[in-house]
Amino acid sequence: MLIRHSDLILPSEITPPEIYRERRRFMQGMGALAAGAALGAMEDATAGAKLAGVRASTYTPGEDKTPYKDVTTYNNFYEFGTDKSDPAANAGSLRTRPWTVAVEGEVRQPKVWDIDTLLKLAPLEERVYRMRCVEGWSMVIPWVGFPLAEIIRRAEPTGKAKYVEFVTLNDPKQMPGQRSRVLDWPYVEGLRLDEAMHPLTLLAVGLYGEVLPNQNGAPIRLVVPWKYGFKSAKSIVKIRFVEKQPLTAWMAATPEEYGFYSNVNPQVDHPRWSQAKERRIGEFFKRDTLMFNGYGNQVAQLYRGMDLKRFF
Ligand SMILES: Nc1nc2c(c(=O)[nH]1)N[C@H]1C(S)=C(S)[C@@H](COP(=O)(O)O)O[C@H]1N2
Ligand SMILES: [Mo]
Repeated sequence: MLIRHSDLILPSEITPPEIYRERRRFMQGMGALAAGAALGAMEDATAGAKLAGVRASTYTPGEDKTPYKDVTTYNNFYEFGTDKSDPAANAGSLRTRPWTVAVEGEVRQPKVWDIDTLLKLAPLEERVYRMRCVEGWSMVIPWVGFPLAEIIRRAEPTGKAKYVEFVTLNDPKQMPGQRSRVLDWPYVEGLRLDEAMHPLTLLAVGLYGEVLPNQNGAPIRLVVPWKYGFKSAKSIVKIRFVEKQPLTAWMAATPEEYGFYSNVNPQVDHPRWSQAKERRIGEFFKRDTLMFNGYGNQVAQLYRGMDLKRFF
């Protein structure tokens, strides 16, 4: 594992000042209401509320973080529309409490987790990850979360569990984009069990030290930094352990364009464009895309002996 320890900064120190100012104004408004108890509850769930007890990052690529504004306003989340600005504009209709995540299938300990119990399952830590969309843009995002392995371990997968399926909420009333059939809802993604168990694989509940904004997949979403962004399913309600490779939403839509593995790979072009380069949001010139998005030291052994052109 190649992990740098050069960036031990508390999330509070990197929150952009305009966010702090905005939050202070918000808190002052709340104070005027003298709603102390309500505030306590709000702090748990509201997008932008500070997450308590977050461990500083020991994972960082040592690259500039993409500004909060870009991370939260330039998104793909087709449940809220297909334009990059749609999720930030429309995701306000998503209710993130109450929220449960069902862990089921080939496990000895199936369980329906309440989101607030899940938040206390394991220490929250910051992980600064490179993220790369299949469309050719990338960001560096300080996620807050815990390894997916923490849930998997407690679920005790049976010998039949070979893959893990992730299912996003399916509710067109809250997710207006689901009224159009751009994908076969619900959004489904999947990982091989060993990919899911990998220490880099994160369940994120926040970014920039704060509760996840809805458009980034609140209240809980997957983050798999060596794969194209679409593998990182948002607003997850179900984690299912299965024997057979799951049919993901993108494979069902266009199987010749999106395979199950979807590892970031500059040598395997998308049928309609090259994957050799990417544009880091905020930069003008394109940069070379790195094999496994730069996480090869950690993950290449998962694919030893596999033809990655065939298993794209
Ligand atoms: N449920 C769901 N999850 C999703 C998507 C989506 O449309 N629906 N889009 C994916 C794609 S294509 C990308 S690039 C990332 C982008 O969001 P982020 O910047 O918040 O990670 O979310 C992924 N997760
Ligand atoms: Mo993407």
